[in-house]
Amino acid sequence: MSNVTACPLDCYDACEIVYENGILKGLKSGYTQGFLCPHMNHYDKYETIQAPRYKNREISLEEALLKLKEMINSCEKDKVLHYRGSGNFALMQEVTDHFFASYGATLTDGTLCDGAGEAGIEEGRGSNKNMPITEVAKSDVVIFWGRNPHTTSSHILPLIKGKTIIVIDPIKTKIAKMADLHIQLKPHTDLFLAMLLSRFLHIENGCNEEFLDKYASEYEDYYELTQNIRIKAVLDQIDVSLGKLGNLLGLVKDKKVAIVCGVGIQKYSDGVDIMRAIDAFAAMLGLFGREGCGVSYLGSSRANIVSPFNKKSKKVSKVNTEFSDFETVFIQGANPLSQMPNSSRVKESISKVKNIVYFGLYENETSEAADLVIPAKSFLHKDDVRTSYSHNKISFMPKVADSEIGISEYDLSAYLCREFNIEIQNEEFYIKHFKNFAVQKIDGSWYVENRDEIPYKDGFDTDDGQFVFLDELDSKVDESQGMYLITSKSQTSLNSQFNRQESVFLHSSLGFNEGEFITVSSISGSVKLRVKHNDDLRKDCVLIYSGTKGVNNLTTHKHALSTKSAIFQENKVEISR
Ligand SMILES: Nc1nc2c(c(=O)[nH]1)N[C@H]1C(S)=C(S)[C@@H](COP(=O)(O)OP(=O)(O)OC[C@H]3O[C@@H](n4cnc5c(=O)[nH]c(N)nc54)[C@H](O)[C@@H]3O)O[C@H]1N2
Ligand SMILES: Nc1nc2c(c(=O)[nH]1)N[C@H]1C(S)=C(S)[C@@H](COP(=O)(O)OP(=O)(O)OC[C@H]3O[C@@H](n4cnc5c(=O)[nH]c(N)nc54)[C@H](O)[C@@H]3O)O[C@H]1N2
Ligand code: SF4
Ligand SMILES: [Mo]
Repeated sequence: MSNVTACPLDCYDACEIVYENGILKGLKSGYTQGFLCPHMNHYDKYETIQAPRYKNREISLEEALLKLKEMINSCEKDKVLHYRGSGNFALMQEVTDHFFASYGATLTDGTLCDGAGEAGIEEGRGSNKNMPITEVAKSDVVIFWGRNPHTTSSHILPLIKGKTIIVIDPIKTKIAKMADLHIQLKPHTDLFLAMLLSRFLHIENGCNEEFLDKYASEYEDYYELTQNIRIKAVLDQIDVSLGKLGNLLGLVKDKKVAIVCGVGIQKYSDGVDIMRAIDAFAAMLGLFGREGCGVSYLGSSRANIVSPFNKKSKKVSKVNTEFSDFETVFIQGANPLSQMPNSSRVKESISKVKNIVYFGLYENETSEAADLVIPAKSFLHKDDVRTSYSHNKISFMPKVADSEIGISEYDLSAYLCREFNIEIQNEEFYIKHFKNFAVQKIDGSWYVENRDEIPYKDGFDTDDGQFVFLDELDSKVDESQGMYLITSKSQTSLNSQFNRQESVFLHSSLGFNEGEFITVSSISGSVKLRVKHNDDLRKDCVLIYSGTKGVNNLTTHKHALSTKSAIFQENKVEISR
């Protein structure tokens, strides 16, 4: 048995792991550089579900599979919903799609994660080809724009030592404290900052005109659009000084610049336009198609990999799923009762479902609500392959240990396919299929075939190869009543897996005491949480981490404009004793 595998979690880094006698260590070579994060360092300490159960009574795996078959059989095919989350990011998770799609059930589309940003990138460039972290390593200047690398992507840190660091974030994060420049702007104002940066770059003759003439020829029209912004008034509104704008431009001019964006910028209804304005600033600087330059966001981890699974089916959005339209709902690798927006709506809708099945590793709100619970095998106990949304490596994940507990996604799908007369290949066939997309490079590592290290060298993937700038300014600075909700990722949990936070974080000057309970409310609902102080926050912000119980009582299930992506920071909030 090989003892090298990879972390399956939904994370930029996709670390490679050496498994020895129950101990997980980071592979010394490659991006992993010998270290893992708290989740993997303590992986065996988190209690997993040990046995299947039906209506709170423990049953055998055979009984559980029979029950599942019965539940699927008990209603019309179009009353069966398959809802799959991102608890495990490896490629074999999708084998269940194959069964459910072939059977005639409904699957989901849309995203709770990065969809608005991705749509913005696609509108501008015609595709979302990501700048991999190997290229970030070659830059002079790194701008962390709505990304918190110490928490969510720590393996980028060794690669950026000695570089000029700029951070654009309403929170004084750890990277902001180390940065050469931190712009602690008001949340939800990045579109204006990005447009003003483009405008001043143009005024100061800092644009890369050679690049623009060739690949983004509408830039003068875009410059004109930026002139609709009233400089003084908007800078006051977004809480950024003219001096800081100048400082930023001074640091990036004529340098190799990587803009490393996270999901923080796009959790809003106009998230698509926000990302597009940031991309436009990158275009004005001529950052595309050049070594050590570009925008590193969340690429598609599936880019250049053709799925072997049938996925053709009716689909409903993951963001506002009407569970009550279905009679049997199969939930895999997800905790929708915590992680979907507008929890009270989700609760109400899911409570009307006759058969709720939860297929996962850990107990949580969704396993509690389920009629049938089936434990999954962990990544250590099944074969898989994974790719990353931040670099181009492909990692093989052979089974490294045996376990009697649970069932793999493949075995569950193979059982259902057998019972319902649906064709399915053997497991090795699929693993081999995925491995066929891997090529070995001189460093000895395997990479996804044909992914560009430096994308857009010959222009963009739009119809005419030109970058498409925003041509209208639809947004206004949100000056509605209330405080900004920031709901970003916690160091101690991976969304709702592992150690979930239980507090609301506020600036100490707001007059609430550490330890007291307060009510945070929005138009969607409210949550009562214990206060912790954090003076790295702005005074107009309330921070509640992803995975905190009840945080999504506050959020809206509306989609971002023009794409099916969730918008967790759209609702303003009030706080009271
Ligand atoms: N430890 C840990 N790691 C994780 C995860 C986890 O839960 N825990 N989750 C994984 C997943 S699913 C994802 S998608 C990634 C996401 O990882 P990141 O992209 O880093 O996402 P967030 O932590 O949501 O937000 C990043 C930063 O955006 C800032 N921000 C919030 N609002 C705004 C704004 O309006 N403007 C600007 N400029 N900044 C803003 C926040 O203060 C925060 O510092 O992380 C992955 N890695
Ligand atoms: N307030 C707020 N809400 C958010 C976010 C936010 O920042 N703030 N972030 C959003 C984002 S970016 C994301 S990606 C989503 C994530 O939301 P979800 O996809 O629901 O992710 P998790 O909460 O991590 O739950 C994953 C589940 O997968 C199960 N699991 C783990 N490994 C396996 C496996 O190998 N097989 C099976 N069958 N199950 C497994 C675990 O039991 C766990 O319960 O949350 C979104 N919700
Ligand atoms: S940093 Fe990310 S990929 Fe690496 S071990 Fe932690 S969760 Fe897994
Ligand atoms: Mo995510």
